[in-house]
Amino acid sequence: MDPTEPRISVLVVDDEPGIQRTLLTLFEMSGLEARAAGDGREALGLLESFAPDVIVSDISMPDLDGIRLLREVRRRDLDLPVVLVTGLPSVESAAHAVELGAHRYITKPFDHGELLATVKNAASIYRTARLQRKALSQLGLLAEGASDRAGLEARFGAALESVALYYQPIFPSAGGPPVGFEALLRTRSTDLPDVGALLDAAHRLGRVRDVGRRVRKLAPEPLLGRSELLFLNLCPEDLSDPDLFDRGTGLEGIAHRVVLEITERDRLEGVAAVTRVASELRARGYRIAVDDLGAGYSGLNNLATLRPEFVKIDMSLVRGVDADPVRQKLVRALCAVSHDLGSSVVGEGVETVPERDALVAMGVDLLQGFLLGRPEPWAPGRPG
Ligand code: G
Ligand code: MN
Repeated sequence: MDPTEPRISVLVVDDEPGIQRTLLTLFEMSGLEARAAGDGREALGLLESFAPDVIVSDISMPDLDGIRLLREVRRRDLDLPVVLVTGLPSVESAAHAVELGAHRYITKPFDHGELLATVKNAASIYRTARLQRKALSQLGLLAEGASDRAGLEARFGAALESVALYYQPIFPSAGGPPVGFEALLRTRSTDLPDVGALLDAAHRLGRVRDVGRRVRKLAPEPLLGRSELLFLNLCPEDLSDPDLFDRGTGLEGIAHRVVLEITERDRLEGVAAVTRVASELRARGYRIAVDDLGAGYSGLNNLATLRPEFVKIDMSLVRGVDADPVRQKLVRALCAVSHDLGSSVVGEGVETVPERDALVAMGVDLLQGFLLGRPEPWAPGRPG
């Protein structure tokens, strides 16, 4: 690195004193400025007065772990590189790391040279991004004081205003008109062109609840005065939103026809809290579905803790089920358990006639998928 440039500074976050010391020594011996914190909360405190170029953090720590630290950092700075180091890699933590824009995800034991190179590279990318922004604002191409965060806020706000809901019908296995519709979010904004980009921005800005609120406001409208069920997807953030219980909303008015779908995709934080929210929702007339059962992240324990009225079998189990004895065994077993617990089973993502016939033969109660009906904007002539 150019000797005229300021030293690279690193914040090391690890609850193991041995690893903390190893990392501090590694960075200091290489001419970097390094500070350490014992967990995420201490790190956030340090960040009030110390502005590092890179954060190197452990994932599993007491109090505030590396993923939550990353989430908090993203609220303050969209670019600050965070390198996550873990001794217990999991698909779940890797997925969170990607979703929140971690710079890299490294497993222990790590190679010292590789970690050092990663940190130097991250610091130089970060500095370039900051210089670029400074140059743009000096050229008047970026509004005074505007940061990427402000830009993202603006794009997110516009995209949230322009969201549309599509409705996909859910049919009884025995045939006949749909018993309900799942409302699915779509964006029409070119800035954040798909739901993934919208939710990613929402996470970075700490505004996931705003997405849920918008959906709950828009979704019931076409179903008012009708008789079908409305299936709505909830994020874990929605479950802790006091606004979820707001009285007098369109949703509350048709609560007895609303099925709230809960998935573990974003990790259910605090099972006890989820169970409490579920029983409060039931007291208000809502029903609960466990979504995406059989997908990597949605576990059987949800059946036990939530006792859902509906179980939605993930499309990864439905795909090709007619030709796959293992999938057939799994679907049959899930149907048996669900029925035993008093839940109705929905087969999701049905695309072919043989898949449909196999699911019906195995005891699935309801069917959803492109074969039967695609998600579409609500049209007045909708079946039902
Ligand atoms: O996670 P959840 O089950 O809520 O996701 C529903 C998603 O699945 C929607 O985005 C919807 O468009 C999509 N979907 C619905 N039916 C089908 C299908 O038959 N095939 C595929 N590939 N996707 C589907
Ligand atoms: Mn769903």
